Amino acid sequence: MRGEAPRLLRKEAVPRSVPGAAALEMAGEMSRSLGKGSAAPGPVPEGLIRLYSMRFCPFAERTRLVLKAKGINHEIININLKNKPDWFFEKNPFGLVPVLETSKGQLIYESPITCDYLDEAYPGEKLLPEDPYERAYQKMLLEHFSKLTPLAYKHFMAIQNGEDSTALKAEIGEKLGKFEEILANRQSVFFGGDSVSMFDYLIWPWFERLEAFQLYDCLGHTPKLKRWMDAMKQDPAVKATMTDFQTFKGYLQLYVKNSPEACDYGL
Ligand SMILES: N[C@@H](CCC(=O)N[C@@H](CS)C(=O)NCC(=O)O)C(=O)O
Repeated sequence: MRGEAPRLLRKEAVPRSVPGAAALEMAGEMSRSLGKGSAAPGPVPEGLIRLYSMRFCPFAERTRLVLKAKGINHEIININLKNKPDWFFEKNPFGLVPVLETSKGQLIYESPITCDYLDEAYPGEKLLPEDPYERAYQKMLLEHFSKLTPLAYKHFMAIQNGEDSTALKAEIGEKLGKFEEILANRQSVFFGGDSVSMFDYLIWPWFERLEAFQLYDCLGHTPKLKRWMDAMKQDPAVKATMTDFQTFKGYLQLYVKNSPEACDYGL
Protein backbone atom coordinates (compact mmCIF):
# COMPACT_ATOMS: atom_id res chain seq x y z
CA MET A 1 0.00 0.00 0.00
CA ARG A 2 1.24 3.48 -0.91
CA GLY A 3 0.91 5.00 2.55
CA GLU A 4 2.82 2.16 4.15
CA ALA A 5 5.83 2.22 1.81
CA PRO A 6 9.10 2.10 3.75
CA ARG A 7 10.59 5.56 4.29
CA LEU A 8 13.74 4.83 2.26
CA LEU A 9 11.77 3.69 -0.79
CA ARG A 10 9.55 6.71 -0.61
CA LYS A 11 12.54 9.03 -0.46
CA GLU A 12 14.22 7.34 -3.40
CA ALA A 13 11.01 7.57 -5.38
CA VAL A 14 11.11 11.37 -5.27
CA PRO A 15 12.96 12.72 -8.32
CA ARG A 16 15.42 15.50 -7.50
CA SER A 17 13.75 17.82 -10.00
CA VAL A 18 10.45 17.85 -8.08
CA PRO A 19 10.10 21.09 -6.08
CA GLY A 20 10.59 20.31 -2.41
CA ALA A 21 12.32 17.00 -3.11
CA ALA A 22 15.53 18.14 -1.43
CA ALA A 23 13.53 19.22 1.58
CA LEU A 24 11.76 15.87 1.69
CA GLU A 25 15.12 14.15 1.81
CA MET A 26 15.81 16.20 4.89
CA ALA A 27 12.93 14.47 6.68
CA GLY A 28 13.61 12.27 9.70
CA GLU A 29 13.90 12.48 13.43
CA MET A 30 17.66 13.02 13.32
CA SER A 31 17.80 15.06 10.14
CA ARG A 32 19.48 18.46 9.95
CA SER A 33 17.08 21.33 10.39
CA LEU A 34 15.77 23.44 7.53
CA GLY A 35 16.63 27.12 7.77
CA LYS A 36 16.18 30.37 5.87
CA GLY A 37 16.53 29.91 2.12
CA SER A 38 15.54 26.23 2.18
CA ALA A 39 12.89 24.99 -0.23
CA ALA A 40 9.48 24.42 1.30
CA PRO A 41 8.68 20.73 1.55
CA GLY A 42 6.09 19.33 -0.84
CA PRO A 43 2.71 17.89 0.09
CA VAL A 44 2.53 15.18 2.72
CA PRO A 45 2.19 11.73 1.13
CA GLU A 46 -1.10 9.95 1.77
CA GLY A 47 -1.04 7.65 4.81
CA LEU A 48 1.51 9.82 6.61
CA ILE A 49 1.32 12.79 8.92
CA ARG A 50 4.19 15.28 9.07
CA LEU A 51 5.57 16.90 12.17
CA TYR A 52 7.57 20.12 12.01
CA SER A 53 9.81 19.79 15.01
CA MET A 54 13.12 20.66 16.61
CA ARG A 55 15.13 17.86 18.21
CA PHE A 56 15.50 19.56 21.57
CA CYS A 57 12.11 21.26 21.91
CA PRO A 58 10.09 19.98 24.90
CA PHE A 59 6.81 21.12 23.31
CA ALA A 60 7.53 19.19 20.12
CA GLU A 61 8.58 16.23 22.25
CA ARG A 62 5.00 16.09 23.54
CA THR A 63 3.79 15.47 20.01
CA ARG A 64 6.59 13.00 19.27
CA LEU A 65 5.64 11.05 22.41
CA VAL A 66 2.02 10.76 21.30
CA LEU A 67 3.03 9.79 17.74
CA LYS A 68 5.23 7.01 19.16
CA ALA A 69 2.78 5.90 21.82
CA LYS A 70 0.02 5.46 19.26
CA GLY A 71 2.30 3.99 16.59
CA ILE A 72 1.30 6.62 14.03
CA ASN A 73 3.07 6.51 10.66
CA HIS A 74 4.77 9.90 10.42
CA GLU A 75 7.70 11.89 9.10
CA ILE A 76 9.59 14.65 10.86
CA ILE A 77 11.00 17.85 9.40
CA ASN A 78 13.23 19.73 11.79
CA ILE A 79 13.18 23.50 11.71
CA ASN A 80 16.11 25.74 12.55
CA LEU A 81 14.45 27.95 15.14
CA LYS A 82 17.43 30.30 15.25
CA ASN A 83 17.19 30.88 11.49
CA LYS A 84 13.64 30.03 10.43
CA PRO A 85 12.66 29.56 6.81
CA ASP A 86 10.12 32.15 5.63
CA TRP A 87 7.76 29.39 4.48
CA PHE A 88 7.52 28.08 8.03
CA PHE A 89 5.23 31.01 8.96
CA GLU A 90 2.72 29.64 6.45
CA LYS A 91 2.64 26.46 8.54
CA ASN A 92 2.23 28.32 11.84
CA PRO A 93 1.80 32.11 11.94
CA PHE A 94 3.36 32.08 15.44
CA GLY A 95 6.51 30.56 13.96
CA LEU A 96 6.69 27.89 16.69
CA VAL A 97 7.14 24.13 16.63
CA PRO A 98 5.40 21.70 16.91
CA VAL A 99 3.15 21.81 13.84
CA LEU A 100 1.38 18.85 12.28
CA GLU A 101 0.50 18.75 8.59
CA THR A 102 -1.85 16.17 7.13
CA SER A 103 -1.92 14.82 3.56
CA LYS A 104 -4.99 17.04 3.03
CA GLY A 105 -2.83 20.08 3.82
CA GLN A 106 -4.49 20.65 7.20
CA LEU A 107 -2.22 22.35 9.74
CA ILE A 108 -2.43 21.89 13.50
CA TYR A 109 -0.27 23.78 16.00
CA GLU A 110 0.07 24.37 19.76
CA SER A 111 1.40 21.24 21.42
CA PRO A 112 -1.65 20.23 23.56
CA ILE A 113 -3.88 20.71 20.51
CA THR A 114 -1.59 18.56 18.33
CA CYS A 115 -1.65 15.81 20.96
CA ASP A 116 -5.44 15.90 21.38
CA TYR A 117 -5.81 15.85 17.60
CA LEU A 118 -3.64 12.74 17.23
CA ASP A 119 -5.50 10.97 20.02
CA GLU A 120 -8.86 11.77 18.50
CA ALA A 121 -8.01 11.29 14.83
CA TYR A 122 -6.15 7.98 15.12
CA PRO A 123 -7.36 4.61 16.34
CA GLY A 124 -5.65 2.57 19.01
CA GLU A 125 -5.38 3.06 22.71
CA LYS A 126 -6.81 6.40 23.85
CA LEU A 127 -4.48 8.56 25.88
CA LEU A 128 -7.11 11.08 26.95
CA PRO A 129 -9.36 9.75 29.71
CA GLU A 130 -12.84 8.70 28.61
CA ASP A 131 -14.57 10.24 31.58
CA PRO A 132 -15.42 13.92 30.89
CA TYR A 133 -14.47 15.02 34.40
CA GLU A 134 -11.13 13.21 34.21
CA ARG A 135 -10.47 14.89 30.87
CA ALA A 136 -11.31 18.28 32.33
CA TYR A 137 -9.16 17.50 35.37
CA GLN A 138 -6.13 16.71 33.20
CA LYS A 139 -6.64 19.96 31.30
CA MET A 140 -6.81 21.90 34.58
CA LEU A 141 -3.63 20.21 35.78
CA LEU A 142 -1.98 21.23 32.52
CA GLU A 143 -2.90 24.86 33.20
CA HIS A 144 -1.13 24.57 36.57
CA PHE A 145 1.88 22.93 34.96
CA SER A 146 2.05 25.67 32.33
CA LYS A 147 2.88 28.15 35.12
CA LEU A 148 5.92 26.07 35.95
CA THR A 149 7.62 25.75 32.57
CA PRO A 150 8.63 29.43 32.17
CA LEU A 151 10.11 29.32 35.67
CA ALA A 152 12.39 26.44 34.70
CA TYR A 153 13.80 28.52 31.80
CA LYS A 154 14.08 31.59 34.01
CA HIS A 155 16.02 29.54 36.53
CA PHE A 156 18.35 28.20 33.88
CA MET A 157 18.99 31.67 32.47
CA ALA A 158 19.55 33.12 35.97
CA ILE A 159 22.29 30.53 36.53
CA GLN A 160 23.83 31.32 33.13
CA ASN A 161 23.89 35.01 34.03
CA GLY A 162 25.41 34.34 37.44
CA GLU A 163 22.28 35.65 39.23
CA ASP A 164 20.94 34.37 42.54
CA SER A 165 18.34 31.71 41.72
CA THR A 166 17.51 30.57 45.27
CA ALA A 167 14.03 32.13 45.44
CA LEU A 168 13.16 30.89 41.98
CA LYS A 169 14.24 27.38 42.84
CA ALA A 170 12.15 27.46 46.03
CA GLU A 171 9.11 28.56 44.00
CA ILE A 172 9.65 25.73 41.52
CA GLY A 173 10.06 23.25 44.39
CA GLU A 174 6.79 24.45 45.92
CA LYS A 175 4.92 24.11 42.63
CA LEU A 176 6.36 20.60 42.10
CA GLY A 177 5.13 19.78 45.60
CA LYS A 178 1.53 20.23 44.37
CA PHE A 179 2.09 17.48 41.79
CA GLU A 180 3.52 15.25 44.52
CA GLU A 181 0.33 15.85 46.51
CA ILE A 182 -1.83 14.91 43.55
CA LEU A 183 -0.04 11.59 43.08
CA ALA A 184 -0.24 10.92 46.83
CA ASN A 185 -3.99 11.68 46.95
CA ARG A 186 -4.74 9.61 43.87
CA GLN A 187 -2.63 6.71 45.14
CA SER A 188 -1.57 5.86 41.63
CA VAL A 189 1.78 5.68 39.87
CA PHE A 190 0.68 7.88 36.97
CA PHE A 191 -1.49 10.97 36.98
CA GLY A 192 -4.43 9.28 35.27
CA GLY A 193 -4.21 5.93 37.09
CA ASP A 194 -2.07 2.85 36.69
CA SER A 195 -1.03 3.43 33.10
CA VAL A 196 0.45 6.36 31.20
CA SER A 197 -2.12 8.84 29.95
CA MET A 198 -2.02 12.12 28.06
CA PHE A 199 -1.10 14.35 30.98
CA ASP A 200 1.93 12.20 31.84
CA TYR A 201 3.25 12.67 28.31
CA LEU A 202 2.49 16.38 28.27
CA ILE A 203 4.65 17.09 31.32
CA TRP A 204 7.37 14.48 30.87
CA PRO A 205 9.72 16.54 28.62
CA TRP A 206 10.38 19.01 31.47
CA PHE A 207 11.12 16.24 33.94
CA GLU A 208 13.55 14.72 31.44
CA ARG A 209 15.34 18.10 31.46
CA LEU A 210 15.36 18.69 35.24
CA GLU A 211 18.99 17.74 35.60
CA ALA A 212 20.12 19.85 32.63
CA PHE A 213 18.20 22.79 34.11
CA GLN A 214 19.92 22.12 37.45
CA LEU A 215 16.60 21.50 39.15
CA TYR A 216 16.81 17.81 39.98
CA ASP A 217 17.33 18.51 43.68
CA CYS A 218 13.84 20.07 43.76
CA LEU A 219 12.66 16.46 43.91
CA GLY A 220 14.38 15.94 47.27
CA HIS A 221 11.07 15.61 49.11
CA THR A 222 8.88 14.17 46.40
CA PRO A 223 9.12 10.34 46.48
CA LYS A 224 5.92 9.89 44.47
CA LEU A 225 7.19 12.11 41.67
CA LYS A 226 10.48 10.19 41.68
CA ARG A 227 8.58 6.91 41.43
CA TRP A 228 6.54 8.41 38.58
CA MET A 229 9.76 9.42 36.79
CA ASP A 230 11.21 5.93 37.18
CA ALA A 231 8.01 4.44 35.78
CA MET A 232 7.95 6.91 32.89
CA LYS A 233 11.52 5.96 31.94
CA GLN A 234 10.25 2.41 31.31
CA ASP A 235 7.61 3.57 28.83
CA PRO A 236 8.53 2.65 25.21
CA ALA A 237 7.54 6.07 23.80
CA VAL A 238 9.60 7.83 26.46
CA LYS A 239 12.57 5.56 25.80
CA ALA A 240 12.30 6.26 22.08
CA THR A 241 12.29 10.05 22.46
CA MET A 242 14.89 10.52 25.23
CA THR A 243 17.88 12.72 24.42
CA ASP A 244 21.12 11.86 26.10
CA PHE A 245 22.15 14.33 28.78
CA GLN A 246 25.50 15.36 27.25
CA THR A 247 23.92 16.05 23.86
CA PHE A 248 21.22 18.15 25.48
CA LYS A 249 23.83 20.10 27.45
CA GLY A 250 25.78 20.71 24.24
CA TYR A 251 22.62 22.07 22.62
CA LEU A 252 21.94 24.36 25.59
CA GLN A 253 25.45 25.81 25.42
CA LEU A 254 24.89 26.81 21.79
CA TYR A 255 21.30 27.92 22.47
CA VAL A 256 22.34 30.49 25.07
CA LYS A 257 24.87 31.86 22.57
CA ASN A 258 22.03 32.20 20.04
CA SER A 259 24.02 30.02 17.65
CA PRO A 260 22.30 29.02 14.38
CA GLU A 261 24.05 25.63 14.86
CA ALA A 262 22.20 24.96 18.16
CA CYS A 263 19.28 22.98 16.68
CA ASP A 264 21.69 20.66 14.83
CA TYR A 265 24.01 20.01 17.73
CA GLY A 266 25.50 16.51 17.59
CA LEU A 267 24.55 15.76 13.96
N1 LIG B 1 2.68 27.22 23.16
C1 LIG B 1 3.50 26.53 22.20
C2 LIG B 1 4.96 26.76 22.57
C3 LIG B 1 5.89 26.13 21.55
C4 LIG B 1 7.30 26.73 21.63
O1 LIG B 1 7.56 27.67 22.39
N2 LIG B 1 8.23 26.17 20.84
C5 LIG B 1 9.55 26.72 20.78
C6 LIG B 1 10.64 25.67 20.73
S1 LIG B 1 10.82 24.77 22.23
C7 LIG B 1 9.69 27.52 19.49
O2 LIG B 1 9.19 27.12 18.46
N3 LIG B 1 10.45 28.61 19.55
C8 LIG B 1 10.73 29.45 18.42
C9 LIG B 1 10.65 30.89 18.75
O3 LIG B 1 10.41 31.21 19.93
O4 LIG B 1 10.82 31.70 17.87
C10 LIG B 1 3.13 25.06 22.17
O5 LIG B 1 2.69 24.54 23.19
O6 LIG B 1 3.25 24.43 21.10
